[in-house]
Amino acid sequence: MAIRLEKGQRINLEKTNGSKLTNFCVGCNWGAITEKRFFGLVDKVVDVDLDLSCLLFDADGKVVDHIWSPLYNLSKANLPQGKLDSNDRALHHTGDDLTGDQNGDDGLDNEIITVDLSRVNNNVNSIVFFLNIYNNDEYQGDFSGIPYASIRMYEGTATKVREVFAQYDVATRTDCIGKRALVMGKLYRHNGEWKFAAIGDSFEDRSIVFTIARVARDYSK
Ligand SMILES: [Ca+2]
Ligand SMILES: [Ca+2]
Repeated sequence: MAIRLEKGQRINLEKTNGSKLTNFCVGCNWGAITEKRFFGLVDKVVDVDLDLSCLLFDADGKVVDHIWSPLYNLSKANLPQGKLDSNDRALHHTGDDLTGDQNGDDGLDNEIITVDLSRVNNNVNSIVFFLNIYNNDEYQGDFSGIPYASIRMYEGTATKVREVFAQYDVATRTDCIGKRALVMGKLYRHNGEWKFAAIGDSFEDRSIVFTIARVARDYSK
């Protein structure tokens, strides 16, 4: 049974059979919006672009690495170019999905960061995952306007979900109404073992720049 994550919850990465979760996916599944137009006769699909990202910190809370979409050029904010791999290659992002599911829920995650904890560089002490709604002309709404959006940790691949370890629903949460960014949670080392803390804090951030700054400032330790 997958854990339904609640805000503030801390969990061990231990599976029901006692083994440790080491290779897994952190993924987000969401759908485009279908609007009825012309008295319900015509369906208009509104693309929704969510972006899954993460920041990696050392034990002092200093940012040592990042993953966000390479389509972001944030040089004006003095932020590095987006990239899909962590420097140690322990984490890999499957790529920026700009639309969401077009034909209803396909049960697969649209953006995934694969994690191999055994390869994470020794100087990385925590990894904070966050989600933004990309601000474009297509969709200017908040999480509650999206038909479904959930984040989960699971074992498997981008195209095959073997076992879901933990899940967090975004679109149905009342505290995500009016919000466009979510600090999902963090993996962190504690006494030599990796653990996960569900954060679940949502914000109105209209740009990922605000969320990156926020995560670097408030969630580094
Ligand atoms: Ca995206
Ligand atoms: Ca999907």
